[in-house]
Amino acid sequence: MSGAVPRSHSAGLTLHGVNILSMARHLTIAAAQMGPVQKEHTREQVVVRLIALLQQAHRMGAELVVFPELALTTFFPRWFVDDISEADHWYERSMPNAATQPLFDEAKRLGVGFCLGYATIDEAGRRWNVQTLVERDGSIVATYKKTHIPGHEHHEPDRPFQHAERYYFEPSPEGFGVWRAFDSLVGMMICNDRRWPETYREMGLQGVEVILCGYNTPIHYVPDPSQDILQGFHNALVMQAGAYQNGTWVVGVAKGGVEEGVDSLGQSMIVAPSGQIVAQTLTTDDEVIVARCDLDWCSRYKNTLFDFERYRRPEVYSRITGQRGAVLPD
Ligand code: CDT
Repeated sequence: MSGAVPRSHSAGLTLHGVNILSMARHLTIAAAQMGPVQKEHTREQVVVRLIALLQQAHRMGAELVVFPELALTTFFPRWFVDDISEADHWYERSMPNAATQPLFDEAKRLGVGFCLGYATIDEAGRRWNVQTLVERDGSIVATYKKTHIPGHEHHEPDRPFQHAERYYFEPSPEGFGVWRAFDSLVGMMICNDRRWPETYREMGLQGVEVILCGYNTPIHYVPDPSQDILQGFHNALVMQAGAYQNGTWVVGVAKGGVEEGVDSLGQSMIVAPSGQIVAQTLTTDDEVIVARCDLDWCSRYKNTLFDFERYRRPEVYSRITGQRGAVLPD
C-alpha cells in the first residue's frame, strides 16, 4: 500500500495549533487489475475473481475498488460477426443481474464501493461500453458511457485481430459527468477516453478530484506498429498529464495479459494531482494496488498554477468545440 502523502506535505502542517493532516479528507482507493478473461470463461467465474479482488482490496483498507473496462467478458470487439445479434450474449441487459448480484452483495456487506466496466444493450436496443459506480451502501451513483470509441466500423480481415469497437458501441452523446460520491467529486472515463485532453478538462471544469478509468490496451497497434513499444509510456504520459493539469487523482486499471492470443498492457496505476505515480501494478494478472488519496492535495494545484478562473482563456479556445479535425492555415 502506498501512503500517498509525501513527507513534505505532512511536516508541520498546523493551523491555530491543530494538525491540518488530521482534518484532511482521504479516500483509500484500490485499482483491481485483472489478467485475461478468455472466451470460455463464464460471468460466474469472472465474478468469483472480482469478489476475491474486492476482498483483498478491503483487507488493504480500500473504500473504493476500480475494476477494468469490459471486466465481465473477454474483449469481444477483437472478433467481427456479420450479424451483430450473434454478439448479444456479450452485453448485459441490467445491472446488477443474476451473475453480478454476488459482487454487489459482498461489496455492500464489506461497506466498499466499486466501479465496474461492462457492455450493455439498453431498452431501445442501443449498445454502450459503460462503467457503473456503486457507493459503499450499495446504491448506484451513475453509469458512464464511453465517449471516444476507437478502432473501426467494418471488418478488416487483413488485421491479425480486429478492434471493431465502432461496430459494437455507439459513442456517448452525454459527455463527462462529475458526481458527489465517496465524500468527494468523482468522474469516470473509459480506456481510449484517457488519451484525449478534453476528457480531463471537461471534468476539471466541474472540480473533479478523482477520475476512474478502466482499459483494455493491446500492445500491438495495427495501424502503426512503431507505437507498440511505447504503449506503457503513452499510458502513463496521458494519465499523469491529465492528473497534473487538472489537479486530480487518476486511477487507471487494466485488463492485461494474453487474452485469446492478444497481448494487452498491464501497468495499472494511481496518479496523484502532482502527476506522480504513487502505486503501479507489477504483473499483467489479477493484482490489487492501493493508495490512500489525500483529496485536499487537489486544491494545491487547482488554487495555484491551475487556478482556472484566474488563468484560463476560453475566449481564445473556440476551435476546441467549434471544429473536429485540424484546419490548416492558408
Ligand atoms: N479499449 C480501448 O479503447 N483500447 C484502445 C486501443 C487503441 S485503439 C485500437 C486504447 O486507447 O487503449
